[in-house]
Parts: sequence; structure tokens; C-alpha cells
Amino acid sequence: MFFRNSFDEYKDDYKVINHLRCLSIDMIDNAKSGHPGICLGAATILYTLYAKHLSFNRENPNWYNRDRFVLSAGHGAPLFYSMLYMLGVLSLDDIKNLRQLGSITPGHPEITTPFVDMSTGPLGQGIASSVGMAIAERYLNNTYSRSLISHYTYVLCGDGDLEEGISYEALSLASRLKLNKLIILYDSNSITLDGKLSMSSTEDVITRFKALNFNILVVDGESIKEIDYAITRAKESTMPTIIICKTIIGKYSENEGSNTVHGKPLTKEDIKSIKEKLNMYESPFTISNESVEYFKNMIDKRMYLVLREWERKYNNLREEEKEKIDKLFNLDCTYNLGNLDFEYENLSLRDISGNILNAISKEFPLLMGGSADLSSSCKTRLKESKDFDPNSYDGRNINFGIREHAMGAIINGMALSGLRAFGSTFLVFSDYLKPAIRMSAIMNLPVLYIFTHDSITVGEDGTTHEPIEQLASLELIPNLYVYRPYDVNELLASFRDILNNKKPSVLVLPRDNKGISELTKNNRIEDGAYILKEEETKDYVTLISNGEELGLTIKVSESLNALGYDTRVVSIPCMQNYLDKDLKLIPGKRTIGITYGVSDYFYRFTKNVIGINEFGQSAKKDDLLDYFGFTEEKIISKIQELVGDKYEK
Ligand SMILES: Cc1ncc(C[n+]2csc(CCOP(=O)(O)OP(=O)(O)O)c2C)c(N)n1
Ligand SMILES: [Mg+2]
Repeated sequence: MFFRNSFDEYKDDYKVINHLRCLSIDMIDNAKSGHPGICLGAATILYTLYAKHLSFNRENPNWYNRDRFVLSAGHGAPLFYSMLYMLGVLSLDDIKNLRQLGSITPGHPEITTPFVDMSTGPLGQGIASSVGMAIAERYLNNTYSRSLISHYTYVLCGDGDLEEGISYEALSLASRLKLNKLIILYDSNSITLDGKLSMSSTEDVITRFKALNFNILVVDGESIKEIDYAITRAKESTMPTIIICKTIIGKYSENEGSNTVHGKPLTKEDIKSIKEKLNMYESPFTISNESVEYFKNMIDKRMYLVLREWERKYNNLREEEKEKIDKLFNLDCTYNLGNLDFEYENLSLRDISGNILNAISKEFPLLMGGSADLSSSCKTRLKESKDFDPNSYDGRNINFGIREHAMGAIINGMALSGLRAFGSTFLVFSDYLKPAIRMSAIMNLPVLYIFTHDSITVGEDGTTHEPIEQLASLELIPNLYVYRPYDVNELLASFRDILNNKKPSVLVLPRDNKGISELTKNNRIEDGAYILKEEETKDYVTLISNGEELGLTIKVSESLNALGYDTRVVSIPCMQNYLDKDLKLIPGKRTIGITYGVSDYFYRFTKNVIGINEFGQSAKKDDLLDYFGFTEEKIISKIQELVGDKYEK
């Protein structure tokens, strides 16, 4: 596009932009850390979006129908904060406290700050989660309200976001799903942290996005007029849009255009010279009220009727409609599991899980998700619902394709828009989406990961398909609630606990265990662990376990009893719940953990763990269990070895 805008035409706008630039470098200078390059280079892009297009309510960051904005290049946080300061959202103290303990202006944006729609920083996550927001918007527009839920999702990303593989995964799906209300603003400065982008990438971005069938626009990232026009065009597109904004990193710095300005404070002389070039106040954090008013007024004028009209429609809702939509607007995706009708006899736990999920979905429209091409294995297809597709945006089954990482980030985005989103794959592949799981936990999002085929008992698929360290590594993630039920009783209780709460959750299921026990009927999953079988004397061995192994553990305890050992069996279906409550059901001594994974999994509770500390093998399930020592006899002799001589019968 070639609209050269004259500086005069946009004189007041550029004044605001220059304020954003100077405030950003002042913040970074004051904090003695931060990334000035993007703040100087992308200020015009962010300004134009907020001033001319973004639909939002300055007074209410939680207005549900706001356009979403994700700063995927999270290192540009000071620019975002400067803008929020000028909009009257953040205080001078806030921006002076950039990156300081307890501030609402952390090093990278976090959702705890008003108007930050997603925590970002790990490159690629933001752009992928924005696809989830765009999915949520289409689904809710088609199922909840066409007039009250209709907004765009904007992303500001950099070269780094597009180099990350997750961006390919997510944008490929965005294209397949024709998410035309997704608009990506690409800060294309051809520089990354280490130097020129060309050191690591010579791909032709336009050709890449042509292949993705995106709507592609290229603009001068310094031209308000071009960016404004491009966004207008993007809004009319029938496909998702990328606006490639050609920018200069660190614009106006003596090192502009080089990686030197990417990520450390500028020198005092450089700051002074930038301010001189821009004709701005020399003293830090000084802004003109005129510019502030100009910016605010422009937005308020543009938004006044939009907000009134939305409110009018909302107020016209009938009470019961209001109640339903308010639940969504309050991001309340809790659901009280009543009596469910589902089949479970003689079925594997993953089949039962599928039946429960289907039964829940019939009553709970916020439940939506899919699988990374393993829905038939993970049993996560919602049978009475359609596929989520351009022809049926009311469908609730998302075919993520073999794109695990994007799946994780996308369900994060969906959850941020109020859905109870789930994604599924094999446990062994959970490593493919670990960075997204970490973001779920950091943002405390009510997503549900369903990971099946959870141990060596998957059998013949062999080493690469047998999870060993995955369960333990998931347990290492703070604020992640991993549920590993043994049977239908614990499974149903897991679903109940998950849906009653709004915690990031993982449901881990075996491939074909059909075990069921009377003893699990009185489970207390909300406590994380419970005594499944009580001891009879003061002198006992405690066996701790969960999931499929619990069946073997129960048998072992019965055999031990026959041998004259007293036993307590503790089932731990949700370790994080247990750690939260700390009910002290697991004594330190004479406690043995039994797990089909690395022993570390139970080291929190005991050093005596019967686990598997090597990779699996390709073999039949029973041969593998025997090989790794998980037969009743072998476990009993191991236990005798561990506690025998210390144990007085
Ligand atoms: C997943 C991930 N890897 C590495 C980083 C560290 N990092 C932050 S910014 C950056 C360079 C990104 O380049 P670009 O997006 O072009 O930003 P620019 O230098 O243009 O501001 C890197 C490597 C990160 N934040 N996230
Ligand atoms: Mg760059």
C-alpha cells in the first residue's frame, strides 16, 4: 500500500505515538531493564489499532464483547503499559514500577493487569491462543448471541512469533476454519535478539501466508493511514488476515535497525537525542494533557454509540436469557454434575470417560474441545454435536489435527473467552504441548487436558509410545491439577471436581483398564487422596498408588494381609488436591509407592517407590508388566525386601 500520510494530517496522533515511545524508554531506563526496540518501532501500529479500531470500553476492561488484543510479542510490554497509562488505566506509580515485585506492570504482560487479554512472553503462545479466542467468538456468536457477541481478535506479533513452529500449527488451523475475524499485525523489522532475521530465516513470509490462504496486506508500519486502511480491509475479509507492517526496530535511536536496541536500556545520551528528534519533553514521564485528552476523546467518541447500542440490546434480554449469558460474561464455566446417565459396565476407563463427557455435553453448552487427531482413541468426540467448521460454527468438535502444541494454546484462548475447553492426545505426547500447559497453569485457566494411554500398558506400540516420565513431569508444574482415577467411581468424582472448580486440569487415563472396586465408592477426590483400605493395628505398611496400578496395589495388600502384614492403602487420584489440603494420610515410614512410571512421581511421600526408571519396550502388556516387576509376587517380595526386617508382625 502506498498512502504516504502527511505528518500534518496526523500531527496530534503522532504526538501521542511519540509520547508512547518516550514513556516506554523512560520506563525501561527507570527499571534498568526491558526491551526498547519494539516499543520505539511498533508504537504506530499499537496506537492506530487502539485509536482507530479496537472496540473496547475504557471504563470496563471486562466488557465481554470487547475486541480481544494479544501482545504476542510480550517483550513489548512497556509500550502496552504506556498506552494504558495514557488511557487512564494505569497510574504513574504503576509505570514507574515496571518489572518490580508486586507491580501490575510485570516484565511481560500478565492477565492480572486490566486490558491484558492474555499473559504472554513465551513467543508463539499468544498468536496461537488468539486462534482459540477467535474460535470461541465464532462459536458463541452462533450459539449464544449474534448481536451481543461479535468481536475481532487482534494480535501484535514479531519475527520471533512467526519463527516458532506453533504459529504454523495454529494459523494453518485458523485458515482451515476461516477465522476471518482474526487479524494479525506483524511487526516486521527483520531483526531478532541475536541479529538479523536472515541469520536464521530466509523464508518468504508472503508466500507462506499465501499457502495458508490468508488475506495478506503489506504496509509501512510508520503510516497511520496505511495501517488504518489495512485494518479496515482486514475486517471485511472472508479469511484471517496478516498485516505485514514494515518497521524499524528502535526507531529514532542511534542504533535503530539493529539488534543492539532489542533488549536493554538505552544510554542516557541516546534517550536525550531521541527526545530531541521527537521534540518531546526531556524530563522523564512527562506527558501533555492535551495528548492524553486527544487520545481518550477519540476513543470515547468512537465507542459511545457502540457501547450504548450494546447495552440496549443486553437490557432487552429476557431474564432467563440474561442469566445464561451473564454466567458466560462472568467467565463462570463451573458446572454442577447431577445424576448422569451413561454406560460403564465392562468398558475401559477411557470409554467410560467418553460416555461421561458426552452426557455432560448434552447439558453444558460451554463444553467444547477436541483432539489432536486421536479423538477415537481418547474417546473425546461429542457424538451429538457437529464438527466446528465454517459451515457449522455451532459445532463443538474441533479437529485440531496433529498439532498438539497449538491445541494446548488454542484451548487456553478458548478458556480466556469463557469456554470450558478441552483437548486430548496420548499422555506420551503431552511433552509436545508442555509450554501451553504451563501457560494454562500460570493463567489459572479452567482448561481440561485429557491424556490417555498413560503407561507401559499401551504395550506393543513400544518405547516411544510408553509414557515413563510424563506423569511425574506434569506433577512438577505448580497449580496444575492432574487427575488419575482408577475406576468409574473415581472418574466420575474427578469430572465432578474438575467442573465444580475453575482449575487447570489434566485427566490421565489408561488404554484399557476395566478394573472397578467397591472400595472406591467413598472416594474423596476433592481431598486429593483418601484411605481406600484402612489398617487394623498400629503397625502397618502403607501402600500408595493411583490409576491402573491401584488395582494391582489392592490385590497386593490383600496378599500381604494373608501373609500377616497389616496394610493401609491410600489412593491418590489428584496429588495437587492432596498437597493443597495436606490431610496427612501418608505416614513417612513404611510407605511404599507403586507406579508404572519414574519413581520420582512419589518421592514427595516416600523414598520407597516401585517404579520404572528406564524406557519401556515393545511387547504385550502382560509381558511388560512381568518384565518390569509388576506382578503380585514380584511386588510382594520387593515390599518384603523394603520393609521386612524392620517390620514386626
Ligand atoms: C519461546 C521463546 N524463546 C525465546 C524467547 C526470548 N526472546 C525474547 S524476544 C526474542 C527475539 C524475538 O525477535 P522478534 O520477535 O523479531 O522481536 P524484536 O527483536 O523485533 O523486538 C527472543 C529470542 C522468548 N521470549 N520466548
Ligand atoms: Mg523482529
